[in-house]
Amino acid sequence: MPNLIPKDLVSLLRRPPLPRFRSRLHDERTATLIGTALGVAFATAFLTGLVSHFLQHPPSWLAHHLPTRPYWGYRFTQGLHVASGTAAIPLLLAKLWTVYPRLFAWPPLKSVAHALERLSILVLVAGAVFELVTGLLNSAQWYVWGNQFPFVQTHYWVAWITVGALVVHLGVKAPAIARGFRRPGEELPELPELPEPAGPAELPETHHVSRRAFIATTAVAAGTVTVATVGQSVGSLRSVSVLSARDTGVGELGVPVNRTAGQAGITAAAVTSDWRLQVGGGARGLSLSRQELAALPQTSATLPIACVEGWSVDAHWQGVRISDLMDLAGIAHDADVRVVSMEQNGAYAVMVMERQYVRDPAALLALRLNGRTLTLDHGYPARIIVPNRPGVLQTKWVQRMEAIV
Ligand SMILES: Nc1nc2c(c(=O)[nH]1)N[C@H]1C(S)=C(S)[C@@H](COP(=O)(O)O)O[C@H]1N2
Ligand SMILES: [Mo]
Repeated sequence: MPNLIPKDLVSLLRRPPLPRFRSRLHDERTATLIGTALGVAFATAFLTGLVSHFLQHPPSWLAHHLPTRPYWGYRFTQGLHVASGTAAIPLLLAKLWTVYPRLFAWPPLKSVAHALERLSILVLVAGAVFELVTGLLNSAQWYVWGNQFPFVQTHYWVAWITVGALVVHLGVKAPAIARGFRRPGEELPELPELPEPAGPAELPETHHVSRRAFIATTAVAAGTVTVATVGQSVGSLRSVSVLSARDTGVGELGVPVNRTAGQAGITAAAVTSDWRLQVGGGARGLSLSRQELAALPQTSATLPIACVEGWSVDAHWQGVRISDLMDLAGIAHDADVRVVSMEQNGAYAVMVMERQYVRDPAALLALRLNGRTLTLDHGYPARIIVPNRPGVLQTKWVQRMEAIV
């Protein structure tokens, strides 16, 4: 029977002259080992991200069950969140490089199931890159996206989408992962490969870099970027953390400032003149000058400012115990409290404290920081400091506190 299809077309349909990859650095075992490290980093970032999200935006069923202890809890989980996300960057690059030859697999799509699997990988890679890039930029306080999208909600929802795609990926790849984990000695005999015609795209086999060296290099890269940045939350590593976005040793009274009074539109004139703290919603309304607040019994606490952006630092605070203040105003013990800043329109101008935070003995309306009167940038005349809460909720320049009834 004569050949009805031109010979060139047949070979085209078979396989275009795509590059071939034979190196072990692209095999299932390498992909599995690097993928496992990446999976652990992603799972850690996802779980600690959920903690951060629920502490900042608690759903009503959870709001009253969030613990106020350990006081360093958020400092720990958010430090881990940023550290695991940072470590994931070189791991993701290594993983993508290990598996990129799959882009040249032929045929590109074999079945509907295969097409869906490829689609899930597209979602997974796009989501992972998005999360790591936006997370890194956020930790550097570099909001390049401006008002294009809200960082918090987008970072949160893309995390769910990415994790969904990851679960699909793990399910689909379970057999390959199981093969990848087998010790080299237990390897199944290789299937005989069909002879491939040598073409111009045939790459020479390179075995110059061993799998062990590749994995070790990846581990060193991940370890280096982590150690070089984690000092922003682990004080003892500050001196080696040459790449961290924050030098936590720099800042007025030994604590960095995220948003200055100037940026928040708070002027010295506005606070010195006739500032009084208003406390409402209880049996007695209070209106207290700073002098009157300072004359009330003072409480001290050592608590961290732990910013969502990944830096944190312990500080010594002094001021009025919020619980005492609420008692003075005749506010019920089970009341949540709204805190309103002098700041107008800022994202953190209004904050809600659930009753367990209000009544924690270490929760303060702070007047002093590290032995000195608060500076304007740190929230003078008075600011909130509460254990185990994200920095964004440690409201500065407090004007009013009111029971939510
Ligand atoms: N009113 C007000 N309070 C605020 C903020 C703000 O922008 N406005 N920033 C918050 C953030 S994001 C952090 S991390 C802490 C930082 O406190 P510090 O500037 O004293 O270090 O303040 C919080 N309190
Ligand atoms: Mo923050």
